[in-house]
Amino acid sequence: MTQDDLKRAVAAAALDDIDALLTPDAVIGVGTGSTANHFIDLLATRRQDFRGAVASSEATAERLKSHGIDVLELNHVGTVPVYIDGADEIDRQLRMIKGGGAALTREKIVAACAERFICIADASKSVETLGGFPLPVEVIPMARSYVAREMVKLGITPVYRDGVLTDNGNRILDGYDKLFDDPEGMETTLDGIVGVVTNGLFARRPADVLLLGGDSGVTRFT
Ligand code: ABF
Repeated sequence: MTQDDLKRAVAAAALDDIDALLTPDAVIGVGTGSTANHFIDLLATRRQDFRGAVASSEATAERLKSHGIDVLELNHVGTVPVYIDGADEIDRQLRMIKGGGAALTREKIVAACAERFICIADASKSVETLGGFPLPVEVIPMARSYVAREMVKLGITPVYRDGVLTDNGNRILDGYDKLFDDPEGMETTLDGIVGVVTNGLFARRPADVLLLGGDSGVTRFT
């Protein structure tokens, strides 16, 4: 199986997993990225069975709409019963690094409003310790250099993601060279730096379920 086959397989497993939640009033939280895109395409086959979706990025909103799925504003919805999204890395405690696609802020907001977070990922995303994948940090543009200097003090090497503007009009610094033994602590520390909008550690609110695709099929972790 190719990596893309695995992504499609976990997306299909997620659709099975949320079957009971697809009711006429239900609004589903939908993530961003190639794995989430497979999920959107499959969710479209059930679009008559639920009310609509909340999107974690403009790209996801466009894809949902292209399938005829209503996209609602989170402020009008409140909580969502479930949020389905991919990850760049996930550990055994279902803590993640996210934001490789620069959508981390809206992803973290939708995740915060979700009763259940289902992470869908191929086996390459599963790690012992987070930090092999560079940690995305979304920053207010004028704070970019300041935040970069503060990251260096934390032992993280920041690299400016040149040419990328987030959906919120901000910039991304990618943090290299640091493994996170205490992801919750580092998530809190980074959030405390003035000018940081969001960091890509999803540790304080980890996933509730991981559907991990490997050569022997999809395994469900909780
Ligand atoms: C989103 O998509 C992100 O938080 C993460 O960066 C990325 C995973 O990408 P893919 O599904 O394309 O591997 O979930």
